[in-house]
Amino acid sequence: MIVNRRKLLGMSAAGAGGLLLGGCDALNGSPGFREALTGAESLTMRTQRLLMGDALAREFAEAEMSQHFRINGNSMVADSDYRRDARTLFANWSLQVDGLVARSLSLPLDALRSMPQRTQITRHDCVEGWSAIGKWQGPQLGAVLALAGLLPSARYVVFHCADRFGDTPYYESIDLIDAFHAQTILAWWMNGAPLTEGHGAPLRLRVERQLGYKQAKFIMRIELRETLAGLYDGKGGYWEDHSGYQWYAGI
Ligand SMILES: Nc1nc2c(c(=O)[nH]1)N[C@H]1C(S)=C(S)[C@@H](COP(=O)(O)O)O[C@H]1N2
Ligand SMILES: [Mo]
Repeated sequence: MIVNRRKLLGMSAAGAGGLLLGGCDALNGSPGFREALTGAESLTMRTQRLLMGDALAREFAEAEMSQHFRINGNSMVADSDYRRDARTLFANWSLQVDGLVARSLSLPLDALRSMPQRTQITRHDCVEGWSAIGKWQGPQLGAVLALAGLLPSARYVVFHCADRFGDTPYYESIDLIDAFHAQTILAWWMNGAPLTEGHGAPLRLRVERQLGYKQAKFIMRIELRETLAGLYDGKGGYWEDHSGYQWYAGI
């Protein structure tokens, strides 16, 4: 279902908004959650969630897909394990899922490909001012997290990537509301083929209601955490820690 703004307002008038906000409050109620966001960022996040609830980001028709989808940030990975796995098209690679989970997982690409798949044509918006519409496919992140089973203390999903800026690997994080959103997928396929290295092979995040820098490429490990404190500089992502980009990058 594609929900436009008018439909959304109708839904909140009918009371759905209040219910959804209640759900958000329950998920976000951990001590320090609101304090972790700046005032303006917190307002953006709460406003979007009040208006959007669990509504979908806009999806597009095949004919609207961009002819060229720019590659941004790191386009290659130097790491030697990654280079070895790339040579066999990641046939021997596995995604690690660990941290605050009932069962740590090691999921080969075949396992991710044989789970129920979601395909979506969406617009990627980079904070630097360009956009591109592409078609993505992969299992929902929520289904992968359900396989692992979250412990009650789990609040954040962290993506550890294979590429580096200098000595520091790229990393990103989202909360459980976005993690369990229907369009949040672990994409291994784009525009009709497995991901190229430039677009994040073997696996990248699509979290469609947020900006480009949240769409972590080259994901090696997913870690469930209670807090972002203690993860590098504590702001939840490489650019959040290094350039002051907001953690909640709502579009
Ligand atoms: N691992 C990793 N993920 C990343 C980046 C990166 O440099 N490394 N760049 C981010 C930024 S700023 C954008 S706009 C998108 C670009 O994705 P694309 O190269 O598929 O267009 O990836 C995001 N995810
Ligand atoms: Mo970006």
